[in-house]
Amino acid sequence: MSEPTPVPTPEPTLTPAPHVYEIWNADVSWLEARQRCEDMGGHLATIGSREEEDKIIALIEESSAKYIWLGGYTGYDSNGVLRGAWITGEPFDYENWTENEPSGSDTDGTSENCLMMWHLKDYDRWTWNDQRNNPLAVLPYFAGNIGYVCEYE
Ligand SMILES: [Ca+2]
Repeated sequence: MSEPTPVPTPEPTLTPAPHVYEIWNADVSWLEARQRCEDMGGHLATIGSREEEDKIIALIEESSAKYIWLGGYTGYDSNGVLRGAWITGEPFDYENWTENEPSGSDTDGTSENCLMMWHLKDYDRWTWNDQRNNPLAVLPYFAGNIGYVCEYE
């Protein structure tokens, strides 16, 4: 009797883990939304591609939220150019700003650095705006309409 020839185990096919997103409706500031996602073991969602954005938009549209916090912010670089960034530090390659955004500040001079996704009447799609941290404090129509998307890697 000869020993049976061992059959090599096939190499497993590695597929990237899907990103899991979760939407919450809550009238919170961007900082509070960021903290809530971290408390749940995730982070405010970041968007690296049109495909990821489409997934997040599908989720948003199942909710009643109209103003959605994402894990992005804006700031001025050393050349004084306003740029976006993700809280995870991943490259800010894909962008979908509303026309004339990011603005960096509101018309009253309040700085706007928090990435919010919205669906303006004049646009037929969801786009991005840099918003003040707590718009509800000055804009009552935000009440009941704020949401945030957490992402779990
Ligand atoms: Ca803005």
